[in-house]
Amino acid sequence: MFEIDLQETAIIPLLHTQWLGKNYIYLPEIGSTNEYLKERAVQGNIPTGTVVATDFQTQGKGRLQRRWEAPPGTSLLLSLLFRPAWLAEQTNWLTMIASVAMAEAVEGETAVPVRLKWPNDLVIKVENVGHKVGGLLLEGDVGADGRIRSVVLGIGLNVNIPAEQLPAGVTPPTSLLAVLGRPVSRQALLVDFLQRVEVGMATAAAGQSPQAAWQKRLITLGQNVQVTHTGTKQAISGVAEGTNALGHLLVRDGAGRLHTITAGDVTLRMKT
Ligand code: BT5
Repeated sequence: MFEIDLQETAIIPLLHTQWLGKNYIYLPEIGSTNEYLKERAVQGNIPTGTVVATDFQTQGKGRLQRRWEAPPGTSLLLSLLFRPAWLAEQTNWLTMIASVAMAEAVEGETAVPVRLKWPNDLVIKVENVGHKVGGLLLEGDVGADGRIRSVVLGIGLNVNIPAEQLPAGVTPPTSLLAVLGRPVSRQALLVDFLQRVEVGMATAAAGQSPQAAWQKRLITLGQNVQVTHTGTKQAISGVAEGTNALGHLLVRDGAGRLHTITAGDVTLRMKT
């Protein structure tokens, strides 16, 4: 049995946004909210700011054909549609804005500090090790002119997954329930998150990068890391020194060369 907390009637009256989530769609079950929204966006008859939420995904996706697993009724599983007048490389800002918004929403509801692991993980530190509590998946439709036609931002947050039902993951997973020992309202988190994303989008629309607020939360910085580039599969080891305004990671290798990593997976290495 699903709770009614994510249904339209439970969310819409609480949502004090101007445009984000004004078209809010709840589906009890779907393959993937990202796939659903991408299809609808290509058909073109759906407004920017549309939000899709579900209680269960049969084909939940991570990046690179990976899976996102969550037992029914336990998580936030959302996709948001944007059509920003930005260049393609700026779409990272959406991930940055949404990561910070969800971190702030969780902290507002639970007081559990949420950190970020580059590029797209929400983590909670347990005994100084980052445990993955959520992940983001950005999928864009870019025109030949390099401008964005539409972008779907997916986010999964482990809210009330019991510790024994957490899926296996490379980064150890956790949930708010596992950390706090009590369930947390998905409804409150969702509403707070959407309101914060809308504020973040307004700042970004004025041309200001979300880098500062986002970078502050990164557990990756100052660490010895190994980064595997998504496209080339090339691995670079070095110290993660910082980020740039587009959210790329700056890694200095042993020979002193600085690499700008646009997309990849990071493994934190123990300091020697
Ligand atoms: C991500 O990918 O972290 C992006 C996840 C995005 C999920 C949302 S849910 C709503 C929307 N619709 C979708 O279909 N997807 C989005 P990545 O960095 O590639 O991490 C995937 C890896 O995380 C998997 O290979 C597992 O190791 C691990 N994993 C899977 N489910 C997890 C969970 N619930 N909690 C923690 N880790 C998990």
